[in-house]
Amino acid sequence: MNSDRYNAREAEARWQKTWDERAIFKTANDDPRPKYYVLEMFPYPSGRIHMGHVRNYTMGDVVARYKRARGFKVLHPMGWDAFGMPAENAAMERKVHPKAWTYANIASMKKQLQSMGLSLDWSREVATCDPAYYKHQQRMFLDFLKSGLVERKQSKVNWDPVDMTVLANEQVIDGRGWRSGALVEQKELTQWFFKISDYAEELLTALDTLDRWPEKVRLMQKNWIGRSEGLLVRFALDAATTPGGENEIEIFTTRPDTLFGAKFVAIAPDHPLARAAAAKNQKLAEFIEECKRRGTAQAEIDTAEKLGFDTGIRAVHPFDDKWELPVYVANFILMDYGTGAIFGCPAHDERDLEFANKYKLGNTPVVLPPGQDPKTFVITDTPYLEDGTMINSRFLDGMTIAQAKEDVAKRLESTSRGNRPVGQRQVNFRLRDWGISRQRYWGCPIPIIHCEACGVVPVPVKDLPVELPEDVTFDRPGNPLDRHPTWKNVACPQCGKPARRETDTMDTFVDSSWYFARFTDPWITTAPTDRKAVDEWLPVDQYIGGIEHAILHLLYSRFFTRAMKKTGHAGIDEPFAGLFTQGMVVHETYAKESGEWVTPAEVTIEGAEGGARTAKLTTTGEPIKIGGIEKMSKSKKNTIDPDDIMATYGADVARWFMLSDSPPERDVEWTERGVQGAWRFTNRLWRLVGEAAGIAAQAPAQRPESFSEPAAAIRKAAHGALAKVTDAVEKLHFNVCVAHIYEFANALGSAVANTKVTPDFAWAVREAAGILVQLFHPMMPHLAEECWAALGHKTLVADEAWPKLEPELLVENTITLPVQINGKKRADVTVPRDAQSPEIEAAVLALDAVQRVLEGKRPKKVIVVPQRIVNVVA
Ligand code: ANZ
Ligand code: ZN
Repeated sequence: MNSDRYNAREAEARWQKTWDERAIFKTANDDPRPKYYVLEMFPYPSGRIHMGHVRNYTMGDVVARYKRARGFKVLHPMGWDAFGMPAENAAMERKVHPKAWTYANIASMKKQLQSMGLSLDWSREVATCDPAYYKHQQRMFLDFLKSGLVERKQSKVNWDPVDMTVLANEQVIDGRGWRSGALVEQKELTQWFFKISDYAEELLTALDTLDRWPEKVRLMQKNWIGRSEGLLVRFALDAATTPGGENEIEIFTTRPDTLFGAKFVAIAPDHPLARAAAAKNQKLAEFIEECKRRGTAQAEIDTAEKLGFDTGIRAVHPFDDKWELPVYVANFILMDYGTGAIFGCPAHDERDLEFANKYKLGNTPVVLPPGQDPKTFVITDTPYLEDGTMINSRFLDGMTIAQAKEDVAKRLESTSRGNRPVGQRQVNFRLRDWGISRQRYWGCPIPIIHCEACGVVPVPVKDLPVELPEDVTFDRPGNPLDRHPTWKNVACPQCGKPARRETDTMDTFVDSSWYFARFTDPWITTAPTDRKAVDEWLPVDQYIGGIEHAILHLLYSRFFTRAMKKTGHAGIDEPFAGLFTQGMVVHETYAKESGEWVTPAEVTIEGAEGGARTAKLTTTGEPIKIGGIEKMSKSKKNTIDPDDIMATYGADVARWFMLSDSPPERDVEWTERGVQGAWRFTNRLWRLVGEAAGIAAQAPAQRPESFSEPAAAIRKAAHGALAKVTDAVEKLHFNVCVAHIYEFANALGSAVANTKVTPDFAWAVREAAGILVQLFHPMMPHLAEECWAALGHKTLVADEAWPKLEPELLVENTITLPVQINGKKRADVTVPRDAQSPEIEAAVLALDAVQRVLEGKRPKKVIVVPQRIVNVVA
């Protein structure tokens, strides 16, 4: 018999040690079994794991343990996304070296992860800040450069004035730096870019092949890539009105159908024509300056008041020589999209209408909504954006938008001016090239040397890695590599003259764009990947992580994998065949009257869940306001420390609760009541298995020939649960698994308590208890090992094959047939599935409905169609 309480603390450490000693989670690349690669997004070593990690890694671990039991060789590695700003901030604030800070954090987080009992192959651990890792990244940078996938160009960049670094567009959120929260400015810098835009079309179309990705994520990527089909149109300019005799301007439009609704042309403040005009117009020059001052981030441009300046230049309508349009410089036109110039159709575009109303340019509707009268239809403050019929548009009148677009494109393509067509179809993408230069210390050095004579010179491969110098200071903001006295001064690899190292480091998103490939053979020193290993293991079969990485990380990784293919470092295009994005862990918030947040650990709650509840500060009794349920965050202090939970209840309880309460893609609310429920359940399982073990000890070695009613019922429940849990794990419906396990445990519990033990029953209990333990093993592996041992097994449950389903047990063993009397359905009869005709006939004649009709007489005939129907002729 098991003792009443399950001692999780003691048992968990003991089983972790056993797993470790027997190295059962180590994966050999040459194992001949079919492969399964499950990966959770690797953590940033911030110092401590949080509940989000617990949830994420538990899910991955369930999959890994389940797939292992199904006979796969499972790759389930872990590593550290170890470069980045927080290490430098710590260096500035606490005078600790970024490297020391990072490795100390890795050490403590690794311990925490190990205490969760995750079935990870730690022999493959990588840290992106390790020169043994980033050396290969530098190598790939050079290979990409050779293959034309890297470019150095002057560009306007998002500048974070607090972190003093460049940010990718994706890192600018609502006009602010994603990390610092500072308002982002625009700055011209020479930067290194990965040419992700070369793959825009492919990254878009290949989304259709990712059928095991959430639809939501595919849509987000699609919108981010932002493909639009449009037309480039060369508008003639009235040369008498242009500053230097310019005679045309090219615009980009996705709505050529609205050309007859045009009221103006607008160009970006930094458009060459705007600059030329400004050189001769002081007022315009001032306006452009003003735009630059205001218009920094994209988000601001979108929401800011539309401002324009009439340059006096006049453009000629492409379908009418006598129709002139004013050319404005406008703050909402971006230079780096399309051509930096547009024609405005106020009736059918929000921004154009706001602009036209402000500058009194009027509007002419050219698309008529269905059911409207063209004579009375007017636009005032709201543009019409939907489909309709063309009006006020000469030869386009009566067409649909699609027909009109096609007609305009055809006409302008076949009209030429100066030997070139006036119109040209063009596909545009919103996706920009990926700027990877960061003016930071704690990142992967870009392996480039700048020589006055030779220009940009790649570091020879034999000189890699370009290692970060360790003797740096953080007493000032900016990049310490820039002010390092010696590191940046080197001899040019080409001419030998004094030259200067590139001091920018790579965006940390580069580090995480290929770690999944490195895990397939992290030992190889001569190349980033071993081609055999990487091609065999990739794609990752199941990737699990947060929705916050739906765009950036996943898109970059998809690009990087293609770039690795192009440069011979991998053989596939798509890195992640299956993607799952888990929901967040949320918790109630608590605050003092003053508004100051307090942690759940500091408050005592009174009153029942669901009823009126009050809270007070445990130490002083001060009243506390119970606030909304929100994502656990340090700022709101509504966090629970996984270490506290594991110390109090054990890792299995934390894991179980994370999986139990809501579907994995939704948010889960962490509650004290929930954790205690999970804890009680572990103890119940422990006692139940103990009782079952006592009965199982009386079981015969041989499987009994037949099973009595209670034994058969238990077997049916066990195999039913096995079928349902298997199906649910396959679908990652972990909460459904949990529900079935509860149900099965209840059934087994009452059978064990209420049945007289016979040999066949004992045998069935032994089988059922074994299945139960194997079913909860992926979720609660330590308790499962303890229970497995209690059942008398000498093996590890983590090593066991998944139980074999006996599908016959799931087949309902009765069948219900309709009963007709003289051709009319009068009743149903339920008989054993294998019942023969005489048995069925007897059952039918015993039915009330049949006896009423027969009134004691014998039927003329009874026709039994086996498995189908019974006909009684009275
Ligand atoms: C005329 C027009 C009429 C437009 C109409 C829209 C509605 P997407 O779909 O994102 O590609 N545009 C083009 N280049 C621009 C730039 N550099 N800065 C700001 N706006 C620009 O958007 C394409 C549409 O955005 C284009 O179609 C153009 O306005 C505008 F009823 O042309 B449209
Ligand atoms: Zn040189």
